[in-house]
Amino acid sequence: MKPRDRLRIAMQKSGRLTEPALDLLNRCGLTFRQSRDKLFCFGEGEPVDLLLVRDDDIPGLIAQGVCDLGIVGRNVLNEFKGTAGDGAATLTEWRSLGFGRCRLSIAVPQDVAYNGPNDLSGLRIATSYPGLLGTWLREQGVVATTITLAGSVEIAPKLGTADVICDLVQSGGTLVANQLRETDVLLQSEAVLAGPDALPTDERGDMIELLLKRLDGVIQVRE
Ligand code: PRT
Ligand code: ZN
Repeated sequence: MKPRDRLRIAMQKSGRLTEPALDLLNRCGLTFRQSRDKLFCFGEGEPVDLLLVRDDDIPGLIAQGVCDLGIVGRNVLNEFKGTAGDGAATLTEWRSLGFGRCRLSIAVPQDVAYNGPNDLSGLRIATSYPGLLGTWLREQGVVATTITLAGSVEIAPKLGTADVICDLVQSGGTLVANQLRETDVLLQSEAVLAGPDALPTDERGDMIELLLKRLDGVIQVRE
């Protein structure tokens, strides 16, 4: 891949993290000219551009070196690290950003008794996070069947396609609406600034250090 002299940050194109991520970058003094197709945003002052993509693509874009940094949920980053093989292991959280907070939890039908992870043995668990769920089940010494779904995980028990679920929870409203109750938290998540373990040794590394300094200032003011 050709070396780049501008820093490239991947962030979610359209979703929960989009506005707060842009707001944070603006507070760090970065402004962008929106290109018409909205995939690529050219940075106006500093040599920093944005790539606007689906959140699930962000860790892969960093691992491949297409982007230098990304703003993504810890849930998505850790799922990628757990499932994507070699290059993924070198991705790291440079900062936690304090928005997009949620947790990845097991939830069971409200009318089912539950006394702990052992009760999941032999059950079918629907999730969009098979990697994180698999790791947790192994840690618990529980053998269960993982049903991987791209979305609408919360209705799987009602449809009879799974017994319990493992999904993101924020207010808990979705679980209640589907007669489910949260039992175990696998991961506390929030948006993070992700990047490779080792910073680039060229101007981009200097720019990342400057950005991290500004970020720390902005995050400190917020707290
Ligand atoms: O299109 P793209 O793939 O980019 O978007 P997406 O639909 O995959 O992601 P999006 O925008 O829904 O979420 C982006 C990130 O926001 C997630 O990866 C999390 O890191 C974070 N986040 C924070 C959440 C929630 N809160 C959240 N509540 N992501 C999803 N939810 C969903 C959850 O899946 C469940 O369906 O909201 C429901 C639960 O919410 P409560 O409040 O009812 O508990
Ligand atoms: Zn997504």
